Amino acid sequence: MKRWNGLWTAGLAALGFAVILAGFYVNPADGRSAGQQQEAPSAEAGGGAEADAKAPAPDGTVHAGHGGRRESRPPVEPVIRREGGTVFIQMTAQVTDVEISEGIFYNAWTFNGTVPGPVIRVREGDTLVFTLENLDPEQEHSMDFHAVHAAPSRKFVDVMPGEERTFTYTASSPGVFMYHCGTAPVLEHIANGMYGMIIVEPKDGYPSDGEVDREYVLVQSEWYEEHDMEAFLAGDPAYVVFNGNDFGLKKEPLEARPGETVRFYVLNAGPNHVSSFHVVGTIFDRVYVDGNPANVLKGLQTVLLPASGGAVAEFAVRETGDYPVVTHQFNHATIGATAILRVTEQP
Ligand SMILES: [Cu+2]
Repeated sequence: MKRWNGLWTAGLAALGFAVILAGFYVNPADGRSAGQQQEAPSAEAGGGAEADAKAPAPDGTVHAGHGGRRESRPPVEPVIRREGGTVFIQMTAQVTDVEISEGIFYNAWTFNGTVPGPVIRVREGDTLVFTLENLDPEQEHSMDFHAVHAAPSRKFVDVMPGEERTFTYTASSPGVFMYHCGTAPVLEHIANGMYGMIIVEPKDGYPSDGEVDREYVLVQSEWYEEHDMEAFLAGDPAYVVFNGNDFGLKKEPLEARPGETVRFYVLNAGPNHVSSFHVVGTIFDRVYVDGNPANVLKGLQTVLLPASGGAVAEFAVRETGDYPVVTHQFNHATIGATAILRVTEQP
């Protein structure tokens, strides 16, 4: 039995996965937003922001200055289609308000209108024909798949507002990878929400596939003051979250039954901090570092995930009860990065 939590999962019918809309998926149709709860910018403030925005960015480029709030677009479902060993993936770059804490909305730069973006699941050796449609009216965006070998200057290039471009590459290495917008300054695009997970399933699967009863996806990331490049640089997050917000996986815990083996596909999107991934009350039976079956570690208490690091982490639960899932960096767990795994007998 396979279950996916809290994330819009774009899988492939050929592999037995369907697109799933789960509890985490929020359509902020009521229009509330953190920015709207903040002081309304005056015309003078706008001028100042413009001036600030043209200061050189840390990477040496001149920041074009698109830091203002923009109209929120409803999420767009990604289109994934397989033809033999070729997978056609269509995604959008777009601005969408997302709920990061209860009642707090962030005017996010996103892939497809969610943060994290859709989970993409393909198989080792697949050719990916990827199209990015940029629905952001003001800002160029791009896609950097960590799952491929490609020349960034040719394959991870910017897509201008209102345009779309198609890129082709091969997913030749199995693993749990980050994808993100690679447009400069990259920090700004990731901190504003442009990241997600792509799983490249090993050609022969994982050796432990037969033991796994449930699968979940967790993406850790940081939220800072909205659109505030100085806050992004300072690296003191307002929230550190799993799957985009600080409440969803506490209000609706992940589930398991006693005796089951649970697999987490876990990714730390950062952008600035590492994660010390830990499930209270268990020891990981196996961890495949970066999701590569060759990188197996046994008996781990905590998995260190660098910024952009991933893993497949598996463990058996023995007793009923609530198991907190955390980053063991408790200053971050305290400001959001905690989920609950609830182990119960049949409901
Ligand atoms: Cu971007």
